[in-house]
Amino acid sequence: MANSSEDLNGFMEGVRKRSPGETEFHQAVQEVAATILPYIADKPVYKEAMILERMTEPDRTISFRVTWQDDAGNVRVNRGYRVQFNNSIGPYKGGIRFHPSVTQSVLKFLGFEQTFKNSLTQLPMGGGKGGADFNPKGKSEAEIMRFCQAFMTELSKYVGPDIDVPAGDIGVGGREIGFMFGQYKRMTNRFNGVLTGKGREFGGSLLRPEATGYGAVYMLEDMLHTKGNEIDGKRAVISGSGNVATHAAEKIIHRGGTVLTLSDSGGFIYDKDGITLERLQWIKDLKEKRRGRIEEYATEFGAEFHAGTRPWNIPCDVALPCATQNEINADEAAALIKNGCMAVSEGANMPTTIDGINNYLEAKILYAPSKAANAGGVATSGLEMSQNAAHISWKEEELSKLLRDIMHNIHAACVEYGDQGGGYVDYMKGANIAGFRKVADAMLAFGAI
Ligand code: NDP
Ligand code: 2IT
Repeated sequence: MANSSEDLNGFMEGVRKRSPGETEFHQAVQEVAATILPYIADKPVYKEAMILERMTEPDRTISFRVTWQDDAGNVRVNRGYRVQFNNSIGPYKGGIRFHPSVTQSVLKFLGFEQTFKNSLTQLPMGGGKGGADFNPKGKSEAEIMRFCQAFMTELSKYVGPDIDVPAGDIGVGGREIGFMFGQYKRMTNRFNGVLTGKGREFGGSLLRPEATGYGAVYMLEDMLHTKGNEIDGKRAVISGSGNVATHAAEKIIHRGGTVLTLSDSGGFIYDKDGITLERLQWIKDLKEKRRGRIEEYATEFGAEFHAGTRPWNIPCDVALPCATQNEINADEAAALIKNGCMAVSEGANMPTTIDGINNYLEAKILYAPSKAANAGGVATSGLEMSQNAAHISWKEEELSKLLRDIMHNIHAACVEYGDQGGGYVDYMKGANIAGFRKVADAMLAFGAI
């Protein structure tokens, strides 16, 4: 039998041939295949059914033109997508991203990861992802509304509470979900759980906005506990300043940690005394209401601003990348380790490059990959779907306990399949295998489809 690196090369060659040029998608598949191929090497049932080959091909990729009009009356054109990756364990579920960097490759990587992540939550959700190469920066509220309505006009043909349930992601928050839900309702005359992350007044779940960031900190906390450590007193370096980053920062502060940095695409702010809850609220207002730049924090509070760079060279105990993919390269991962960082919990999707991950694994630091660390968001979306289906709303206490339990369970699943002995857990291996098993077994049950 070929050795596992030959297996991996052969497998990846097939993936590249089928999807040429889709580098982000290749990266996400390679990271998973590197642990799943050795895992299934002695499990012929998966190999004979070509499960991994089937799992790395989306069920379908839909792309469509989005035509809208800007405030000056100009007709504008963008490309929208929905990648329905795998619905073996439930309706397609995953966010919508509006960002100029959106391509089919980016959405395929996100949909692929989502399939494993949703499986890890133990809730009945398949994997999907959508979005558009639309840049929300500098657009008026009316332009955002028209774009969302035009996007949903096309997307509405492919989604539904038992079919595919989108939510937010980069550039899509409560405001955009509101516009899209309104358009869906207007077009279909249906009020249902077609989207999650909705406003509280129209079926949104309590704790959904907080869930991804809080969940990433819960995962960090569970990892630290395995070493007899706590978040209390730890210095955290965080990137991003959107939904995930600000709520991760909030939970770190609740737990007695110090948040030194936050960032956006312009650079990062470094507040040596630690960002307080009051200052964090200022940042949330800056981003959600005034749509401003993080640089303004430095002027407002006398902190440092480092333009055009990322925060990974600032010495810290724990790091939470919460902005975007490939925001920590091999050198930055090495810098974190050299400066004493003991744990990385990924709030963003695939924020570390493969070489960067290899540095974490070699140094044996605590490393929670995104599909485990940021699953609290989609898990709470799953809870929103349950509430919508039953026409009820649960109290914050109940939801908070459910989220905490789900993150404990994901941590435990990573330990179960990733324990390497000698007190070291490879959480990436654990997350990949635990996520794979449920989807793979469902696919086996369906036969060759
Ligand atoms: P937001 O749009 O709320 O915030 C995104 C933040 O990341 C902003 O600060 C943005 O800066 C920064 N950012 C985005 N793209 C880039 C880039 N190319 N380079 C540098 N900075 C960038 O998005 P979210 O907080 O929702 O998402 C952040 C990450 O978390 C993404 O990877 C997303 O997929 C992931 N995620 C989100 C979940 C959710 O529930 N929202 C759930 C699970 C994962 P700027 O404003 O300057 O662009
Ligand atoms: O990457 C993700 O998990 C999300 N953007 C959230 C998806 C969801 O359906 O809540």
